Amino acid sequence: MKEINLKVKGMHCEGCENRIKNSLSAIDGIVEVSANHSNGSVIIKVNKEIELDNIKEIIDDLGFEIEEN
Ligand SMILES: [Cu+2]
Repeated sequence: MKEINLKVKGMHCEGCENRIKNSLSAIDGIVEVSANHSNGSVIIKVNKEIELDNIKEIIDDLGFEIEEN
């Protein structure tokens, strides 16, 4: 299982965390999502190759922003 670690800007509460978790969990291949609004960390566990652009688009559509590192 592969892990994708992202930093996401704009999460302010558990509701924001849940919006990200619910939307990403719906994607085939994503088996687990954890999000932490206090440090902006989003950790995604996948069991197959996922296009990072898809993930970025979903997070973007929700109104959050991925910090590029
Ligand atoms: Cu919120």
